Amino acid sequence: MVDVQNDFCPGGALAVPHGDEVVETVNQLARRIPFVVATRDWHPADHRSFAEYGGPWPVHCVRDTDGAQLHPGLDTDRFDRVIEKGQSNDTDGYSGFERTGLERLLRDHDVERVRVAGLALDYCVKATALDARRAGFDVVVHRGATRAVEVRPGDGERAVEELRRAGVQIEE
Ligand code: VGL
Ligand code: ZN
Repeated sequence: MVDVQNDFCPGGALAVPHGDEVVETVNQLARRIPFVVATRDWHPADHRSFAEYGGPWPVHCVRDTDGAQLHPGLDTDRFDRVIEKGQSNDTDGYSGFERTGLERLLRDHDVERVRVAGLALDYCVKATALDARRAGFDVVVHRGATRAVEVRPGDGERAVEELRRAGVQIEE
C-alpha cells in the first residue's frame, strides 16, 4: 500500500482528488494478503521535490508531521511493515523500492507476486509497480484502490497504459 497519508487526501497539502476513497478498499485487500507493506512518503523539510527547492510539488509529507501520518481510517493492524520512502535529497523518491530495502524484505518473505494500491496512481503507485516488475516480481495494480493526481487530465489512464506495457496486470 503506497502513501495513503493525510497530505494526499482531501484537505491535505498535496491532495489527490478522492484520495480518501481508497481507504476501505485498501483495508479489504489487506485482509486477504498474507504480507502487507505500507509505505509512507517521508521527506526532509528541505526536500528537492518541493517548489521552493526547485521541485514540482508543494511541501508535503514532511517527516513526523500530521500530514505525513497514515490516514486514520486504515486498519494499520493489518500492516506487517510500514516503511519510509523519499527520505533522500538526491531523488524524488517516488518508488517504494528506492533506498528502502523493500526488495530484500519481500524476498526474505518469499514473495512472488506484489499487489499494489494507494496514492497516487500516476506517480508513486506507478513508480513502485514498475520497480517491482523490474525486480522480477509478478505485479498487479488494483486500480479501484488507487486514485490519480492528474496534474494533466488523462495522466491516470496513461499510467495504466504504461503499466500494462511493462507487463503489470491491472485489476479492478
Ligand atoms: C507522490 C508526488 C510527490 C505520491 C509523492 O505518493 O504519488 N506524489 N510525492
Ligand atoms: Zn513526495
